[in-house]
Amino acid sequence: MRIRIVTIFPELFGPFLETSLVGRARQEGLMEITVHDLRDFTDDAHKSVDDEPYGGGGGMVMTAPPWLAAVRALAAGGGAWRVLLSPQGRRLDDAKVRELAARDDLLLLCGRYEGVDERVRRLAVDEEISIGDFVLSGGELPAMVLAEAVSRQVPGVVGLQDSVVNDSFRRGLLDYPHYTRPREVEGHAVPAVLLSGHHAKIEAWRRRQALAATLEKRPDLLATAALDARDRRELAAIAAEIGRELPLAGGDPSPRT
Ligand code: 4GX
Repeated sequence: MRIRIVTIFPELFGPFLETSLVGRARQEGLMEITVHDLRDFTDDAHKSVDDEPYGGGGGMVMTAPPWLAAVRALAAGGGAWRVLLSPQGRRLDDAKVRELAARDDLLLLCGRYEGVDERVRRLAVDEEISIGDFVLSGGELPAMVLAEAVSRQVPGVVGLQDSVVNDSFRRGLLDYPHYTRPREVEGHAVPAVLLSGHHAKIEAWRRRQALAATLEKRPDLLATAALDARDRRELAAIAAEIGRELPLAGGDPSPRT
């Protein structure tokens, strides 16, 4: 998997690329992630990348020529999928992350100011992606979010324990609560079942907690979560207990695989 990032602030990426999951993935040769300075693709002495908007209105707009030169140089050969991070984009979610990971060669374009000249989008961008409905100052943090999420989908990047338990088994539900030492914190004890050593009971408790958390905090996720008959019985019981309507009726009846 290769990810290239174009930005006017390459220094923002230093520790991100060196540290933790992404750093290890690069060191082990599982990922190739590089950062490229947009100003290297300017052709004036001032290395300028922005100008006033036609039509007025204030703010600055990133000019097209450096972007077109950068994308042409970096995506030559046509293999890379070119993504512009922007609040106008489609919202990033788990399905989109998996789809991008499967592309294998990504070019992430990080805009600043009011955005980029519309002709960049038209001529040099395959897809616009947003990480959420809020406004940031640039596409750099969204690019890191996307790069980290995509890296986790590359085989070998995330350790076995994490991938197997986290992704396949509970896919589509919120997480269950986690506890570690000490056994008591300010009068709050660890649930006894977790100390019982009874693995089947622990699994059942965790599944129930995940179902309850999802019903309470993100009932919308239940429509697409992979639920078996036992999950549905549990959910009905939890819903009755907390006096809540089950949002399953009308949802997609086929659990995702
Ligand atoms: N999810 N921003 C990008 C400048 C910009 C605007 C339009 C290209 C086109 C954001 C987000 C986000 C702020 C990054 C505006 N560049 N990006 N920037 N939320 O808010 O992705």
